[in-house]
Amino acid sequence: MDKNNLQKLEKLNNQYVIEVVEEAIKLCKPAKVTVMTGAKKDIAYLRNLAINNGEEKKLKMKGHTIHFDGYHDQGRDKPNTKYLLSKYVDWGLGVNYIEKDKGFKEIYSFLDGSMAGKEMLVKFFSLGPTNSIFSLKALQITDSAYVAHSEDLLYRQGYEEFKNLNGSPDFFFFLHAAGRLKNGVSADIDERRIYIDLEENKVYSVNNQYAGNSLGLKKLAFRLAINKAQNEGWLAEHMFVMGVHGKKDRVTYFTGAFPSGCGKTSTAMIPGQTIVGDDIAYLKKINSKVMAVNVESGIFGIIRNVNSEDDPLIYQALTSPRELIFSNVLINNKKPYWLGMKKDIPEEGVNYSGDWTEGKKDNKGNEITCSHKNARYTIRLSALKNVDPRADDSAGVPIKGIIYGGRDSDTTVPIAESITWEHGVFFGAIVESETTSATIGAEGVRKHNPMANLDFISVPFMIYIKNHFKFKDDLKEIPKIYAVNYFLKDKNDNYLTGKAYNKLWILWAEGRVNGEYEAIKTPIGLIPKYEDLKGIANLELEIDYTEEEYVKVFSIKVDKYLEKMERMKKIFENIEMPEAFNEELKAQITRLKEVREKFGKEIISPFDFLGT
Ligand code: SPV
Ligand code: MN
Repeated sequence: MDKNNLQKLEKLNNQYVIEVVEEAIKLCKPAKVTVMTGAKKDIAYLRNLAINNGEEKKLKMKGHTIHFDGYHDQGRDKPNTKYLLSKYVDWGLGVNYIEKDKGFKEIYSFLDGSMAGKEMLVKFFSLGPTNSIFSLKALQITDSAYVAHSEDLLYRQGYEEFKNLNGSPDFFFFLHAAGRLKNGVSADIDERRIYIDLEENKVYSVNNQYAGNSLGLKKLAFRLAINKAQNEGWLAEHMFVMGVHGKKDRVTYFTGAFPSGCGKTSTAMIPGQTIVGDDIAYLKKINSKVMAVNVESGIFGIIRNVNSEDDPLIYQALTSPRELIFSNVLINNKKPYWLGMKKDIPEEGVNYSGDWTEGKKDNKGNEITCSHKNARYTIRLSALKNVDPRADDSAGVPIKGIIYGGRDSDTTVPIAESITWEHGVFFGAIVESETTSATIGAEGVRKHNPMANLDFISVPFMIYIKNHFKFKDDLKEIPKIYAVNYFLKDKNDNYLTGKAYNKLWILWAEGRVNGEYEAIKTPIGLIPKYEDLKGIANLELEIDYTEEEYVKVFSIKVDKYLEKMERMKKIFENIEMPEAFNEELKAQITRLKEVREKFGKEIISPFDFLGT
């Protein structure tokens, strides 16, 4: 490290920062080290570096670039993402871990000399808005200009924040090396490793580029934050944050967790509402109220099916000049194309598999689509017209409602409010999503994904759930919790509620948390009254919502719900859970059995519950 760069580190007055950077240099042996303060010229330098070293290529439109990840590096590598543990812990949920000494030996051997001949980039970020009690500090070291450039789009700069640490080691540390590159992509995929040291708040990632594996600040920092949150009594969640615009000029903030493919981004982007964030939120109790911030300041979004009709605002952002990165889409004549963009796709071009022509097959004989199903775009949130004015508020936004979504074709109603906070935590803990034709393997298989967080929970599940139960303590205003499901189908496999209806459910919830509508008490929670939905639909959707439609989706399918509870019983039999959770499960089953008995039928109309 030359004097100029060392000085930038010294200005932070933090010996731990210097120590970790020097250790990384000793290990990775870069040809050059560049320390970034996040100044405009640093950001421009990185963008150019990514282009000059071939990790990104310029496209026709100003500011647009394309980055390809390796053919086998198109998603999060679950098997090779492991916790480094010094002693075995029973996590409840299955997690990957490796004994610490063994894990270090392995990953150090891959990192040793990994940056020979390359430039090491040292960057400082803030997870959450700057100057905020929510925010955590993150130090990223990487040899990938694409990774650093992506983080500049997705996170807030934090060099000044590190000065406020006053010499404390309370920051997250990420060391990433893309490894040997071939045609600009990580070549040694067999040696891809992502190892997480929860005790030291450090993560090591090597031989990969896909953002979910390489960007320390995304899902790697999220795992560290979940662990930290349990110790400090707040929540780090896989949640969007959005402003829902109710009657008059009322804006009510909600957070929501959905497994991927269950409507998370589309909920955050419901027309007429405003977005604070689409992926990760920190929730804290401030003055006995729940406040939340978006950890990020950009979107790393799935591009598939983004088109001018279904996602006009995202489409507009992706088709106008601005700084953005496309990844793993098809490029033809310096223009991007992707699945579901509702435009003619050229028959040839370059994609993540190299030169591509329509009909190209992989070595198993499966067709390679023009863009990868997980192809993405990376933009700043400010690129969207519907960004909420309080998206960067260092105090966070007040949260009145929390939503858990799933994908369920035959059981759960479109929206239900929990009876109590504890029942709402139960909603989160029993989230399931059905596999679709878009995922490999059989269709319609239900996967349990508690709080849409299964991949990231970094503490024993018992502790995670206990922390959720306890979170309501001392609150003056307890947020209401909702379970939503956009995917009910009829016997002919047709969806019963279209995308436009998502707005109906959330506006009802917005009214509820503001004391507007009465609800019908059913064994599975509180559901909307027909006339309230009809009123909202009339006014806001300009549709005539019929009683028939309502009864079809809001009837309680008692036997189906009981089947779901049997699945949960089986899952939770093998996991040590807090007593409060076991009681919720038991009480849920009892309530369902009682109405089964009382009404003597397996499907009960919402009208039957009126006046009970
Ligand atoms: C997700 O899979 O939940 C994502 C993308 O948000 S990744 O960065 O891969 O985690
Ligand atoms: Mn996510």
